Amino acid sequence: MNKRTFLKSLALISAASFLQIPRIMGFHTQNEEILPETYRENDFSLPQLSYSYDGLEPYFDKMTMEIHHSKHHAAYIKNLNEAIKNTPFEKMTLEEIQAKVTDKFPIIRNNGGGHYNHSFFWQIIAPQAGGEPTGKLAEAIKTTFGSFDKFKEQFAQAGKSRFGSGWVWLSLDKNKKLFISSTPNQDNPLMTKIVKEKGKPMLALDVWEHAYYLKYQNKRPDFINAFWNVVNWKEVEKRFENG
Ligand code: MN3
Repeated sequence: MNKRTFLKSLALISAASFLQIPRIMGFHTQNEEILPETYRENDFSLPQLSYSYDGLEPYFDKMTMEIHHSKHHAAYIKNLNEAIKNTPFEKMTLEEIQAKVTDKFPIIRNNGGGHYNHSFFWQIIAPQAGGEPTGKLAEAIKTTFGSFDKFKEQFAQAGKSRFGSGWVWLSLDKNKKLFISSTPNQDNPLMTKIVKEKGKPMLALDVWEHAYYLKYQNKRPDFINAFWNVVNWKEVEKRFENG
């Protein structure tokens, strides 16, 4: 084998291991973005939290966190796995499902949204968090909303005025500009075929009653105030910097 064929076979081997071995072995998350089209083998499963159910006390109580994660979120996943069987959604990633779903698939819309939204939400909250964002995100919030306090007011207002169940979002639009929106039920800004205000979520708040009723009952504004104490701004900053 001369040097050229050697290099060529080396390139082929590395391409093969990059694309096929992870496929065979079933760990594909790292390479998901480079694989063409859709690619997912296993059913969706409940993501583990990186903190305990009582980790967000006293702001988010243990029982609410436990029921919210192990019952509500788990139910969305179970229903989603059942609903996508033998449909074009079956092999799609969770993000692709958001992008492709239409109002013709209400069960996938609701449960796919439910799985995406909750998986996202658990990551942008944390124990010993809160405070204020720093760096580029802090600057962007100031430029867009005037100040951090004005941003919080506008976000809280969107949460208070969402009638019934839904979510509040801080997202980046296609021009990389921050905006606040609210969606009904389990819709989210990634659902480009459903929502008007499309974007990439940076921060989210679940304002369904199941997210707060045990501790805050009818006082949704108190729950929204408590939320600021558990926002994981470091995680939001990371997402913002990745655009
Ligand atoms: Mn919820």
